[in-house]
Amino acid sequence: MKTYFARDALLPKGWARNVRIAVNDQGSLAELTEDGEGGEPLRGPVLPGMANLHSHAFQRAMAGLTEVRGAPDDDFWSWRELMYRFVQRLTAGQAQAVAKYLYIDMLKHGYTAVGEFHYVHNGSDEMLLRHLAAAKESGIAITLLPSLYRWSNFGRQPLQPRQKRFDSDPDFILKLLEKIRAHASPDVVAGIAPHSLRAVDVDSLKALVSSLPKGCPIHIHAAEQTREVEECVVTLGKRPVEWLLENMNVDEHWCLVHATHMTPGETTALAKSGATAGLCPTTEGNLGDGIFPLLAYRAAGGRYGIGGDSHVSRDPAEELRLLEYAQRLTARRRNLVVGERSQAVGTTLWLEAAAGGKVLGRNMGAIALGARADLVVLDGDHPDLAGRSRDAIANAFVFSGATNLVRDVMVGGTWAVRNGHHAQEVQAANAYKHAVAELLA
Ligand code: NGQ
Ligand code: ZN
Repeated sequence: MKTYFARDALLPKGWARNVRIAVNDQGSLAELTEDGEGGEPLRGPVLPGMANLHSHAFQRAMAGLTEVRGAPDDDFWSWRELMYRFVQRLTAGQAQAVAKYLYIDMLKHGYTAVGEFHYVHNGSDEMLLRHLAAAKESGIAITLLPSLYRWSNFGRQPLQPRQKRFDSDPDFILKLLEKIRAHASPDVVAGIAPHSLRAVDVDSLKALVSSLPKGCPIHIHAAEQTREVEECVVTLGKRPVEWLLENMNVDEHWCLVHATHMTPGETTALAKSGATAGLCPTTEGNLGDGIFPLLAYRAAGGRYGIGGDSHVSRDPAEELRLLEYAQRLTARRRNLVVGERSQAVGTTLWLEAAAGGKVLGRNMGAIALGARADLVVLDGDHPDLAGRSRDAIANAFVFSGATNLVRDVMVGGTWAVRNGHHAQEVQAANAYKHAVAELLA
């Protein structure tokens, strides 16, 4: 048992002062005493660790490479062609180097767990296990989500040559699931990811989901693009979110990634299902997806979390800021994501998105008794936090721009980042540079 002391701590009910925090040998929070004393002082305000619900790690190495007009009507689909071209060349060693560097960067910005939505199978388990190795070396908790990817589009259209590396069927995915479960620990969780209703057929989806162990996380891309919604209506007779809610037992184990294009009815129904919406604001902006109806969804009690997806950002504060800004730009009002617990946007966004981490299949996302000891300690000496207390701390964190205010990060009771640094950051950056230079050569 180890005991810490935080002058300011973000608990589920809001900010508290002088909190004594005990972490047991299993890496869980075993004691929380407000107005307490004693314990090793934390060097700044402490918040719950953030989950990165949605990652395609290899896309980190593409950041900035697709920001050149290549066609008069560049869009999500033309970006996808470039991404396919990029992934053709990726070796297992490069994938591991990219993922490790990425996961370390995420940790340094306050992410303590990642959902790796993995579809670059190349017909074996090697790529998947490379991501597991990268996570273990970095110290981030991982939920590995091997992705079922069978078709190039609705109506069982065969994979295009460039999609062959993703080819998979339910049996293969179940084998991968067993592989991951052999490594299961508090830091390693196994889930599955039917890629999208475009890439799976109804029979395979149902066969896979019905063979899962109880409580297994299920992540799926849904309704990111309007063309996808239209084609879904033509082939399945329903919109993607509508179809999923009517045909699958969508519950709290499901994460619908993006869910951008929903009718008001779908928005309310998804909120009531208990599923989590996996929102990826910087990638959705980068790809021109559209804007998630967050206000209506929250009003109906919907759960959500954030994902880095293509990793044009590795910073949860940036994701949350953009999430709120997209709503402001639409509504032409300010301070929209607030709730009963706080009228401060930064506090509300951090608490709600962190709580969304449960859809990675672990008890995380809150500084609460029994939860994982995933802690983000801000730099209490930083000028951006001068004179700030309680809600003003979280608001400075989320709304001060590009400064990283994170100082120390604990994952399941173990420090992964200390004083802004990770023990392997230099080695990982060098390996990443080498891998990218090879990839782009
Ligand atoms: C992905 N990314 O799986 O990496 C996708 C592109 C697709 C996003 N949807 C591929 N943001 O959706 O077909
Ligand atoms: Zn994705």
